[in-house]
Amino acid sequence: MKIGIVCYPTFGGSGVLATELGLGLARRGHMVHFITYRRPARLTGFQENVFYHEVAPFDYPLFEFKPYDTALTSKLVDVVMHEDLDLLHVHYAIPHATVAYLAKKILLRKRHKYTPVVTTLHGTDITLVGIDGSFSPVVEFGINSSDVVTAVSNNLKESTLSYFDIDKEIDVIYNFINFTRFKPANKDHFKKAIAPNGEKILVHVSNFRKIKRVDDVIRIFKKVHAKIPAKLLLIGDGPERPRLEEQCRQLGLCDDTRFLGNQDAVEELLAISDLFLIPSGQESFGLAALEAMACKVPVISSDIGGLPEVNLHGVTGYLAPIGEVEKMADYAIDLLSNEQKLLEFRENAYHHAQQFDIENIMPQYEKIYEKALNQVYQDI
Ligand code: GMT
Repeated sequence: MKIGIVCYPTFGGSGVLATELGLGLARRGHMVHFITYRRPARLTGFQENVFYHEVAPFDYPLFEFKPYDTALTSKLVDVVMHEDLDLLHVHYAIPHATVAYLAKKILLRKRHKYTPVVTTLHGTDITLVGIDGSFSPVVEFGINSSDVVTAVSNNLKESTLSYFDIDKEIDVIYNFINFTRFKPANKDHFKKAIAPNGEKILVHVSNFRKIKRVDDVIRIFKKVHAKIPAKLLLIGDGPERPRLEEQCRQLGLCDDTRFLGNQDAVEELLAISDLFLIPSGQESFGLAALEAMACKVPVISSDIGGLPEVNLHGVTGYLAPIGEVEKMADYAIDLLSNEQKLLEFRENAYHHAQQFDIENIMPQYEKIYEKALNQVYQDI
């Protein structure tokens, strides 16, 4: 198939997932065209049947905000026609679902063949951003006018159905992991450099937005640190970082906390870690937690959104209500001070992560594409 993938190119989960999916589909022989405003973070190196088309809105003094939606629509029309794409798979509803609908209509006016649109909902496009009045009618329209809609967890599907008036079936296809990249690995030399005296390594990966509650990560670490020799790795970057650095200074944790910024080889840091912390205020799935689990790292998380579908309480880690720092810290101390239990949880995390192997999930997307291509065109 010739597939157009539209996504955000940043380090956010939806862009990561879309890129890994495209690369995986290309390995299975599909022609994959990425269409976005910057080369996606994980789209590195050359792959024969992978293409990248950059959207660059024309600038003009009249525009305080360059009309990206219009430029993306025009690019979609151009790429679909000239590369003869079979379908468009858009990740994140805003604005991609509606833009794809508009491109589809323009292509029909140009008497081009019908181009089905598959929309994958990722989370904040529904739960945080999508429900805002400045977007919600358009999000609802975009979802209802897609040919096939998928959500990355059962919880996200339920939230979508409760927030919007949806007349489309929503298929749940879980996020996945590429085990050729994320796997347990012996990086002892690296571990020694970070934790020279055998300290336990706690890790957090995110885009440092308020919703991630990274301040809770630091508060949990403070409590663990008081009981167990430990180091904290904070991977990623975002608006909260200066405030978090200040929090570390005030709590006297600077010597044992490292802010590492965005990292390309996050799997190498996960491979030396003992525990992953993700106390988020919202998480439709928690791809970062799954990546940790694939590297045999158990997870302490909040019990919100899709996290209970990924992290199994008392098996692959522990869950606690949002903001219950004390409880999360107690779970962390319990696990880190019991080698046998930690080993057991590491194995459980790894085995549970295998259910989300890209090799199992990709065929589900291919089935969805068949479904979209067999869809009878209905104008709405
Ligand atoms: O979590 C973020 O801040 C990024 C966001 C995104 O859209 O890029 O992530 C969402 O999509 C990921 C991939 O499907 C999910 O794993 C995350 O749980 C979800 N984030 C939220 O729901 C807050």
